[in-house]
Amino acid sequence: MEMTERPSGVFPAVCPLDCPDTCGLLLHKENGKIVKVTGNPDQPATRGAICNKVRHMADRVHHPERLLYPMRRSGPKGSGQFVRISWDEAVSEIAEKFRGLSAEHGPESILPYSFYGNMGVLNAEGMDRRFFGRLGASKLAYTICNSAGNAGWKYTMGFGGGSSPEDTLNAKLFIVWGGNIVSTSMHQAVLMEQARKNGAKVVVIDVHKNMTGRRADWFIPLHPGTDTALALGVMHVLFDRGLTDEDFLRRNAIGTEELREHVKAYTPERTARITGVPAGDIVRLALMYGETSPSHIHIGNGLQHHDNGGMAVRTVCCLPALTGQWARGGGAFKSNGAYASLNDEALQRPDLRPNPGARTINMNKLADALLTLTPRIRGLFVFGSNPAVVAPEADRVREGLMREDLFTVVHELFLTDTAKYADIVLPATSSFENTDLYTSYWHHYVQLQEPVIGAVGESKSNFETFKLLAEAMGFGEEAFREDEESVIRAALNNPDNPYLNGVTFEKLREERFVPLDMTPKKEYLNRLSTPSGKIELYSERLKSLGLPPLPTYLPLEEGFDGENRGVRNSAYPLMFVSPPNHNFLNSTFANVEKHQSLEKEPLLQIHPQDAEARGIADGERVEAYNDRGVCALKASVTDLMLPGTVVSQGLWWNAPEGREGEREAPAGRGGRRLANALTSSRIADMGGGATFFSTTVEVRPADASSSA
Ligand SMILES: Nc1nc2c(c(=O)[nH]1)N[C@H]1C(S)=C(S)[C@@H](COP(=O)(O)OP(=O)(O)OC[C@H]3O[C@@H](n4cnc5c(=O)[nH]c(N)nc54)[C@H](O)[C@@H]3O)O[C@H]1N2
Ligand SMILES: Nc1nc2c(c(=O)[nH]1)N[C@H]1C(S)=C(S)[C@@H](COP(=O)(O)OP(=O)(O)OC[C@H]3O[C@@H](n4cnc5c(=O)[nH]c(N)nc54)[C@H](O)[C@@H]3O)O[C@H]1N2
Ligand code: SF4
Ligand SMILES: [Mo]
Repeated sequence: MEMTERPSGVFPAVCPLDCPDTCGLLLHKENGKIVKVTGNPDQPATRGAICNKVRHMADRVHHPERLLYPMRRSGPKGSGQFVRISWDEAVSEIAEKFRGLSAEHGPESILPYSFYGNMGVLNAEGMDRRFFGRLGASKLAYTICNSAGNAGWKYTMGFGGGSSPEDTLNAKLFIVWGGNIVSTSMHQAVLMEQARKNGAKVVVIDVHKNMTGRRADWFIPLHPGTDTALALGVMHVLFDRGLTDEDFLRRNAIGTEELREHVKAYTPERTARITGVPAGDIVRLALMYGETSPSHIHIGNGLQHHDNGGMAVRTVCCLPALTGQWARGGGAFKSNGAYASLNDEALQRPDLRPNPGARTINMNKLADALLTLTPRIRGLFVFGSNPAVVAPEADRVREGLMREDLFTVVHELFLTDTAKYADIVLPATSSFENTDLYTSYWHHYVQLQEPVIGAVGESKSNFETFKLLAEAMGFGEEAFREDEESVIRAALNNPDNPYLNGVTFEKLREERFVPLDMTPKKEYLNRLSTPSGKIELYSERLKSLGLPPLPTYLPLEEGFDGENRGVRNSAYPLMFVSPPNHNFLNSTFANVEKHQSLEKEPLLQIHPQDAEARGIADGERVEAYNDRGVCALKASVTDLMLPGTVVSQGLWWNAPEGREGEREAPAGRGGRRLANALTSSRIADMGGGATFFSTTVEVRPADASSSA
């Protein structure tokens, strides 16, 4: 009997969230409803432990505000007024509109906008890619998360995989660089603690003492966007003191001599001026790194959400090469996604596209795409993402979504801030109602999800929805009639990826989690896919792109370092950093009471010196603002950062959804709590990445705004 047909029991599942850990779950079901979510103790990497967010996932899946049926807008755009319609009506209306737009303006007038609200490959990057490809729609560049850093890693290391989780257990020095793993990758934090029990020192390098920093043996605060300089300063000392592994470098790297010369300019004193890290600490860090083996560097997402983010990751990931860590049981991690890379051609079927040269739109540029791009975007289909909250330049994104001549469809579980702007809203199933395949960008297990509960209301999966739309559009290809099992089989069959050896649908069905075959990793250093086949300390490719071929510190376009402090943006002298919080997953859960009450309200951490200079007291209502917008917050006066940096964690919706007695905050000044009202859509140096944290603001007490 299918799991959906059994009213009660405990069933295996996979966490669908955009989190490296990709936990094995157990869903406890009573009378057809999930009542409890626990960790699956049999999952070898996550071993039964899950985070607080997902322990309350039943509240989200069975939330009273889940969308239950399709709706059509009945009030002004953005008003959130809708009337119920049938799936038949919705699908034929969308198809008719898309056909009309294609005929009149060409299919590139339609833009799909999605991200990994559900990491299942069929629903996140399967049938949708086939559909929009076949339609000939504009392509989306999926750049909002880690693409600058991943590009920086790949220019240096070639292959997009690093240390395995198990390797990190043996580290004697564990560096978390620009990440907050206690909140964002809790199983890696568990391994870090085990390494510490075995004698490791934990060092956290960050712009604020986040939850991970509070557990560090040594927390090193620095100015945002200056990591490249810090890493170069460390290299300076490593070369200077003879702490590099010259034998390893000769065999496995190119550009050592050029780099040795180049880093002479990054003396501890100069590096200290740029980064805000005292020269003595830079020397101490370098000695610690050069003399401790094995060592591990966990490279987070924080340092790469910057104008210079690709270079920052590239530079940090040169460090294990300099000390030969890759041959000593140590190394670094940025993402392990490449070990599990699937057969994308079979999954996404780019061959269905009639116009392979169609334009590509960087998702960080959504505001421009909707407001200034020509030829215009006239149809927008959003799913698995909440761009009104998560995309930069939020005010302009909303202005774009308000366009009367833009036809917007949003496929969602909730009436998010984005869905409120839709012309048609479609209800989406939760991942526990679907069949899907999950890989992890941290551990080495592939997992299968099969439906545990029936679809809530009239909701449909992305997979199913795009099949329906394809049918309505008259796309006759077999690719739109395939079922989930057949697509999973095709995706797993990737002759280019030896790590997938032995991972089959049958095995997944039987065992739920199947390990990758990690034997090829023994050849890691011999299999690097850089042009030279070696670790590229010097990169000809970067040079040909007009970037410095050697790791080089370039100051932020918007921001400051200790050398240039105050030169740029004198009206906005504070750097504003808005990383994830502990209890939301990006903007997911921001509408669920339990998670809201755990996070209470959006805070602005501000240093006592900066608070005093502005007459701001702890607990006071403040506004952070710049030319792009304003964000209302509550001041938390704290010295967790260096002076000059303010931090606000968490991506909050504009206002709590539909809560009794609460109105949506007005779209004008004040009352808004979108961090992204402040952030810029500039593109990072590499990979088309986002630059969320290269943002400057000024802060004032909230009551000052009425006179401003
Ligand atoms: N609880 C929770 N978990 C999550 C998420 C969530 O929203 N909530 N989001 C998920 C997603 S999509 C991702 S991509 C990952 C991200 O998780 P992580 O890789 O941990 O990265 P972030 O949390 O974005 O940022 C980490 C840290 O970078 C710091 N930082 C900012 N600028 C700089 C800088 O210039 N230099 C340095 N050294 N540090 C800097 C921030 O202060 C922050 O503490 O987490 C995933 N897991
Ligand atoms: N200021 C600032 N902005 C940031 C970041 C930051 O640190 N600071 N982090 C950035 C990063 S790293 C990322 S990854 C992005 C994340 O941005 P998003 O990918 O937009 O993440 P979420 O906000 O979680 O929104 C996911 C949405 O997908 C919906 N969803 C879930 N499952 C399904 C499904 O199966 N089908 C459909 N149709 N919908 C589904 C959820 O209900 C949710 O509303 O945000 C970025 N934005
Ligand atoms: S969000 Fe991450 S840590 Fe939490 S259950 Fe999901 S995969 Fe595990
Ligand atoms: Mo992300």
